[in-house]
Amino acid sequence: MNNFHDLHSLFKQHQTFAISTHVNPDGDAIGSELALYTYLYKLGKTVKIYNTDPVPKKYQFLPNWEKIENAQAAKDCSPEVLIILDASSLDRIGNYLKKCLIPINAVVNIDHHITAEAFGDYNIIVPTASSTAEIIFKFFKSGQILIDPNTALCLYAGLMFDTGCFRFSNTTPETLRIAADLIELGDFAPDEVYTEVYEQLRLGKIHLLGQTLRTLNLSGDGSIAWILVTQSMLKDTETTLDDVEGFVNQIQAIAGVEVAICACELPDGNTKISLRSEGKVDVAALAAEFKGGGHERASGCRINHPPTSAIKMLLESANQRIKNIR
Ligand SMILES: [Mn+2]
Repeated sequence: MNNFHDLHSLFKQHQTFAISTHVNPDGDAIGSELALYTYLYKLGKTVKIYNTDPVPKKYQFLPNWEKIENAQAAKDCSPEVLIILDASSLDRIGNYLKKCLIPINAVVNIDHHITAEAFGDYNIIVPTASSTAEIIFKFFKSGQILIDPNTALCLYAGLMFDTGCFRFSNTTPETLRIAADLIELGDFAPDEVYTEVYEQLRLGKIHLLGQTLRTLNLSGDGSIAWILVTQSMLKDTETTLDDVEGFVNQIQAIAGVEVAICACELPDGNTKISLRSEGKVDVAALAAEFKGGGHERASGCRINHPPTSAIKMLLESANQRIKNIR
């Protein structure tokens, strides 16, 4: 494991950088990318950001979001240093980027997932940090680097997203102190950031939520809840997989539920799974059984089966895990 000092010298010694993050990038992934981008750019470095999936609309208020390029643009890019943010394994950046984005000198891996693999030449893995944005903030502080208002906004968005607006168990006094610092350093109102990210919903998403909640099922003892989203529901409501974000939290809120599962049918017929835990069952371990990853209380995986059989497979393991805690 490396420290911030190693990273400061690495950045000083090189001139060309590429940054990437996991597929379906969230507020932490994008906020962290943009914060680091601005920092390196201001140092006079050549910096590129390549993501497999586009920036969701709700993050298109973040300064410089349009600098994020798609995977194809990385075709002839060979940076001296490749920085991977918020991805628990190199596979998470997507097949194409993994194949073509090969740095000349070093891979830097900065992450806070408990399942994080040390795949980099430099690894800064801090599972106690609320978010990758929190690690980046500390990295800046360690080098007495001035955080400009744009960067403060990007980091704040990362913290806010990964802590579920400062209500998940990863919210520590330190997280809140950093958030307070970022509000002071920035030029934004926290309620406006919330509105940008959570209150610009399209009507279709609410209709999709309605259809999805009709599929709600509970295990006999009420400890596991699951919902199902099919391709035909997405078509019917003119929504995409992005719109499913947050649904699993709705059913997690049911009294007595320990594990919540949201199963989404992918265009190829396979299933994308999101998992939430009330705290007793480690859903990072549950996801890892299916080659997924994440945090103890929030994780995900892809299962190469249709949703109904994917749920069956998950229920078996989830039931066993619930038995083990009783
Ligand atoms: Mn994160």
